[in-house]
Amino acid sequence: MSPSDDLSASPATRTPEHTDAFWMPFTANRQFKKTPRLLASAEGMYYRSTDGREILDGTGGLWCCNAGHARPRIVKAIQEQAATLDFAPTFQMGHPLPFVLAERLAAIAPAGLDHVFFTNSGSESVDTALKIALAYHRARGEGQRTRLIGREKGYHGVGFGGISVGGMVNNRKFFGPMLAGVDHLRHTLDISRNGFNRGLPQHGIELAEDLERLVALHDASTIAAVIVEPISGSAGVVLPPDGYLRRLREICDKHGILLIFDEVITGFGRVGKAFAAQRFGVTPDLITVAKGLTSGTVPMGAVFASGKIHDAFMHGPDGAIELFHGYTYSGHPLACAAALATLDTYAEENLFEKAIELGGYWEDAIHALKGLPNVIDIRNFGLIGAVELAPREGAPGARGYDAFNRAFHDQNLMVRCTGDVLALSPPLIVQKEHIDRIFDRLAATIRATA
Ligand code: PXG
Repeated sequence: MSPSDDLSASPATRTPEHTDAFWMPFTANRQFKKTPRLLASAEGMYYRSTDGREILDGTGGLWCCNAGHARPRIVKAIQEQAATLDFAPTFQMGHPLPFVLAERLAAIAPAGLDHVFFTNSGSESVDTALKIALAYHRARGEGQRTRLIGREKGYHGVGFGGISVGGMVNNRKFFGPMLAGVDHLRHTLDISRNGFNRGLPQHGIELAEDLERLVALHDASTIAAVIVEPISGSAGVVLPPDGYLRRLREICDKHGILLIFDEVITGFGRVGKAFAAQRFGVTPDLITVAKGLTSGTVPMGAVFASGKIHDAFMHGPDGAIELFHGYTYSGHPLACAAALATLDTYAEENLFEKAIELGGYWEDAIHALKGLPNVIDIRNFGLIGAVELAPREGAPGARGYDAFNRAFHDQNLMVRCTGDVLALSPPLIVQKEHIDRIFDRLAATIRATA
């Protein structure tokens, strides 16, 4: 069915009579349920709301629908797969699709990251990568390397591993002591020096030396891995200073520490290459992905591992299970079919190149918002953007939420708000006219938000 068809036909297109039972994730439940924002269908660059409005998708759903919505090849692949093989175990059993998909993924990954472990989400990918890092050192006889290093303002999902290395205080403070033996690098957001900068910040490469500080404190022999997002999304788009990621790589190499890039947001074309690792020319040892892997259509995540890491496990008797880890749905047929069709769509339409092709236009368009009321910073890279608003006195986050809500109801525009930052990450099928529309609507929203 296309979004223009009769919307009353399916329960998915009607406002539910009862909203109490669904305990919504990362949502102000009571506030939401008073005036719900409900989406009924989607096609291309647009959602349609349950009240029949066409909403321009400025955020690729939740940073995930990189190929746009209801793409025919992907829809067909999922439908056909459901009818052919709905489920097959991948523990001591298998089916062809994850093997095929892993090959396809290894072919677009940075050189050397040629092994793929499947999960169902970004959170699971992160916990998987952290566990692989710990078990890798143990397999090599360095089992004392147990410390994990994350970064302030980092978001690595909501598993206990992810919140432990993560650096967003509200995601951590309610949940007890989390993993032991974790430390954090300082974050790289510095509006005073880099405010309204276009692209990568010019100041702050020295923040990578923070890793040397932690090595001096804990000793390298206790540190297993460092995990960072090449660009932090959830914390409000925090960019790496020019040269920062390369410096982290050098310090990790010097001390035998694994480097993990969490590319759940930056993967699959968001910054103009398949992975940010390629755009920045820095190759980590492990990469975590999800979201764009299936363009958000079926839950799926993955961890890319280097040959060095993978091969360290492939010892011992033939019958020994090398890694005691996995999920019932690792390599699920529907997810694999969706991912394969998504990769086909990305390739056919050259979507990984769009963020470079359109990056300059995007940059000019977002920076044209400078000077609007309460705008205190604008950040961009690839097809990612953020507009930071000044917090209201004594009510941090209120202005950002107000703008997000107005954008949806009054401007038919979907953006993401995190605190007082409005974040943008449109589907990669975005065209100049959509970019104009996104920023016209965002400008009107910001002007209307006192
Ligand atoms: N790592 C990163 C870098 C992420 O951005 C996850 C892990 C966890 O993925 P799952 O699939 O478990 O949610 C994410 C998720 C937002 C927002 O706009 C960002 C995410 C999820 C929801 C909202 O702030 N990123």
